[in-house]
Order: sequence, then C-alpha cells, then structure tokens
Amino acid sequence: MSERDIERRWWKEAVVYQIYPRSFNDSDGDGIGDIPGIVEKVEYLDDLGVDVVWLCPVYDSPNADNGYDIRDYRAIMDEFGTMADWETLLDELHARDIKLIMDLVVNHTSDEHEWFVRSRVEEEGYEDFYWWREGRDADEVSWSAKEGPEGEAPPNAWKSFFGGPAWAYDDGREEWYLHLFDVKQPDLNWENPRVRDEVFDMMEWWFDKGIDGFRMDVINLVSKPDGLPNDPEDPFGGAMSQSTNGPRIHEFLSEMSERVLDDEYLTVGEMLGPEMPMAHARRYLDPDEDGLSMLFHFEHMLLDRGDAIWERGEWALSDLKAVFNRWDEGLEEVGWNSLYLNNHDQPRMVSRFGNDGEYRRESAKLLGTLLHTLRGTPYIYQGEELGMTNYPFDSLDEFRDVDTLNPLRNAIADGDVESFDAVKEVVRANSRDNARTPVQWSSDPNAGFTDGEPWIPVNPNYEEVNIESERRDDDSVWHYYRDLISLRSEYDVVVYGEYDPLFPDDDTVWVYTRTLTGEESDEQLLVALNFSDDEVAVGLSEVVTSDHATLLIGNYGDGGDGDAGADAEGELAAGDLHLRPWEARVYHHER
Ligand code: TEU
Repeated sequence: MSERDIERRWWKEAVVYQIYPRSFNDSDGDGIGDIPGIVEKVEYLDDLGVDVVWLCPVYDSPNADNGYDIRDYRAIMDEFGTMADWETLLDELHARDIKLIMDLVVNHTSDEHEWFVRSRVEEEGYEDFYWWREGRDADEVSWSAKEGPEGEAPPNAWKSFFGGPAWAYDDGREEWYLHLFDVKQPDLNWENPRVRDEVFDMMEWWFDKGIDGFRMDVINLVSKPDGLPNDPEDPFGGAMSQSTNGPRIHEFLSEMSERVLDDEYLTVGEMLGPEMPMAHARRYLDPDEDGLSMLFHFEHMLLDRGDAIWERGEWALSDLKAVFNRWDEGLEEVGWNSLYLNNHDQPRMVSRFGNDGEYRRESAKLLGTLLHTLRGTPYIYQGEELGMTNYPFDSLDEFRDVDTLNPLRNAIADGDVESFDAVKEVVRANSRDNARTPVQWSSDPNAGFTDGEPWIPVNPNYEEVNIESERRDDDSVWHYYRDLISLRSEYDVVVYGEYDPLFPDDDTVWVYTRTLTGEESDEQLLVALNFSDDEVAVGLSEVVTSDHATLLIGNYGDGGDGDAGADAEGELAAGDLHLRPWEARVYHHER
C-alpha cells in the first residue's frame, strides 16, 4: 500500500468512548446516572485521551428498554437532566476537542410517542406510521395466542427478540401492531415517506445543535419485505431473517445520506443478523451509496451464544480470528471496520474472552491491545478501561433488563425452562445487565457512583477494581489503556497499516503484522497475543525478523523477560518468542 492510497479520515484516527448514562455517574443521589454526572467526568475522559463520546439514548422515555423506547426525540429524560445540561455537556466536550455522537433509535419508538398515540386512534395522516395488520383466524395456525380476541391469532409467526409474539393487539383500533422488540416499542413503518421525513427532520435538528454524528440503532431492520413472510428456519419465525437488510434498505439509507448526512460526521450503523453478506456491508459504507462511516456487526458476539438467553455455544480463538480476518479483508477496498468486544448489550469482555480471575489485569490489557492494534476504529465501553468484570448474579431480583427477564419468565411459565436456578450459570454469563452495573469510580460506598441507592447493584469487586486506585497504580489496566490510546496518534501504522494474520488456525496465540509502506515510511508492527493461562512459544523465524525492533507496548510492564526473542530495544531474532500467560507484545520496526 502506498501513502497516496490511504484515505485519511478523522474518524479512522479516533478512539470512541461509549457512555451508558444510567450507569455512568449520578450527580443528584437518585441512584440513576445523569448528564451533570457526565459533565463532572469530562476532565476524566480528556485525561484518558479519547476523541469521541457516543452517548446512549438520553431522550424522554418511559424506560421500558432504558431509553431505547423514545417518547420524544427532542427532549431530555427527566432523570438525566435538562436540555441545558445536555448543551453544557456538548460545550465541555467540544472545548476539549472531544466530539459527541448521539444514539439514533428509529426502527421503533415508544408506544407513548405522540405518533403512536395518534396512529392508534387512526388520526388522519398517522394511520400508517406503524405496522398495523389484521389478525389471522386462530384455526389457521398451529399455536394459539395468549392475547388478542378469542379465535384470533397474530398476523404472522414472527417472534419478538425480547420473547413472545412480535405483535400486540390494540383494543381500540382492533388491529395488531408489529414490535420486533418490547411490546412498548412499536416498529415505525419506513415505507411511509412521511415517517422518513419526520426522522430526517429530527436528525437535522440535532445536527443543528452541533452534534458530530450518530450511532444508529438496529438500522438494518427498517425495511421489511412485502407480505411479512414467515421463515421456519429462523429462531424468531422470520422476524430476524426477513427484517435484516430488507428490500429497500439501501434506498432508505442512501436517501438519508443525501438528505441529512455530511462527510464530516461519524455515523455507525448497528446491523443485526447472524451473518452480514459482505456485499451489503460494502453498500452500507460506500460513500457513493449509503455512506455510513462504519457498522457494528454481531458475528464475533454470537460465537459463544445459543438461540436463547439460557443457552450457550463454545467459542474457539480460531473462530474469533476468522471473523476479524473476514471483515478486514472484506472491507479492504471499500469501507472501514469498527472494533469492539463490549457494549451495553454484551457481557464484559474480560469475563468472556479473557480470564477474570488470576489474569484479570493481563487479559484485560491483552484484549485492549487487540482492539487498538487491529485495523479499524476502537470503541471503548465505559469501565472497559479498568477491566470491569461480569457481575455474580445470584437471583432474578438482581436483573433489570427486559431482554433477560421477559424471555426467561416466558420460558419458565411455558415449562421450557424449569427454574432460574436450573439455568443460572448461563444466564449469568449472557445477560446484558453485566455491562450495566455502575462504573466503579472509587472504593467509596456504591463505588462512588451514587450517594443514593443504585438502580442496579454495584459489582462487589469495586473495592479492588476501581478507577481511583488504578490511576494511582502505573501498572494498571487504566494506565495501559491510556498508553494504547496515545499510540494511535503517534504511529500512522497503527491506524492505516495493512493487516496480515499469521497462524490463523492456532487456538492459543493471535499473531499478526501491520505494515505501512510509502514514500516517507516503511514500517511494521508485529503483534503477538497469548490467549491462554500457559506459557507458549511462537516460532517467528519464518515470518518476521528484524535487528532493530522496539517493544512499543507490552502488558507485563517489564519490556521482556530475557527469555523472549526480543528485548525492549533489542533484536527480534529468528527463533521462538516466549509469551507468558495472557501476554501481549507489540513490536515496531522501520524496514
Ligand atoms: O440492540 C439490538 C439487539 O437486538 C441486542 O440488544 C440484542 O438484544 C443483544 O445483542 C443480545 O440479546 C439495540 C440496542 O443496542 C439495545 O440496547 C436495544 O435494546 C435494542 O436495540 C432495541 O432498541
């Protein structure tokens, strides 16, 4: 790759930090994080060195799904503060050169949104804002609905991603409406051009307030196929397979791009589905088509999952690598990757892909090394920078999430699951609530998150794992993350270097190079990561040698143990590189 082939964009060089406001920092003692609480921590974000904040929904909402059910797109949720607080946050971030992207949730609204309230009573102009359908004769289907009028079944066999049928009956309108998520999250009908006008106007309104982009919630679901066909192969009866990347999706998104997006914005589309066809991915990202900056796919997040919250799959390192390798290659010519292992919907990465016991510190740093040295833009989820772990959930009362509670309660009621205790270990590992326990700021009560009663329990390990103590300790995950973040602005090769995986089938080590060749530079990174509790040797002689490699960063903090193939400033010699448990090393050399 030559220098002139590099398409430089600010968001490729950036590190994004995701905030889930409810669990970030509470300023007023009601146990719920809020916007003034984020303002108090802007200095902290600046010190960590991040470039962009992605703020999860802060709009007015009855909170059936913690703000992903929006009642008013142009107002701030009472519990989170006021529009003036939000404006202060934007100003404080911008004053420190940190950009702000908002969450755009437009596949659905809350059932309390005025559009739905009007649609429900068939007010003129609003009849078709949502997906209203007649029910089917219950005799036509092999299962019976629990809700709705006698003898009537929902319009099709689609299941909600949060459990139960994807349809709810409205007594007033005497029709059913579609809700792919919770019953309080009716799906907007994007076929109706007035819906698109309203959505685009609202986006424009936020851009006018000065935001720098949007993360777009489940944006690849907004086009549904004619006739809403069933699919018996889909665990959701067709809701997933038929709604993802639907027939008019690129038309809708390119219209959005033309009408309201600008090249300078960071836009990242969350894209559901078990596997995204690369041809679709490229169209989403091609500046001449839909023009999004990045997308979030789920392929690596599904490796250890089953079809339900109480089911699990086995993941192997070679599978994880295969996903990242496929995506790096797939977007080589068109597009750019997002890099994440955590967000507000996922268990904590160190408990999932690392070792959250003996090697918590090392494995959290190793996973961070991976995210910050692959090709793409890293997304840090709050608390990741200190190596926060899953919560030891022990009873159903400790959960808050609809996506855990609804499916589980339904399954227990239907007799598919015997009891919570019977599936506790798996639900504990899978639940989205793992990500939602409060950020651990200090060893003060409630981890310094609130002076009140937190809305969700604080992880009991906060006395040991917290930001205050990690900031005092030079060898902490926190300091290591700060170093990783700063590498990005110091070395072009970290951002733009070509990625070449080595030993793709190895289930213990992940080794790769990043290479940048151009008029002014010819440099390479060698990254070696040991995903195990054991020492391993990596035979490097055939792949890379250098007599002047520098150890850029390593997670054992001692620049090499003498046994290794290279020292801090030494030779990356032919031979074996010895890696200690969960050791990560990144070498840099000019060629
Ligand atoms: O998430 C989409 C989604 O389907 C996942 O949350 C999924 O439920 C999870 O990966 C595993 O079960 C987005 C938001 O990020 C999420 O918080 C919302 O609940 C959801 O959309 C509905 O808006």
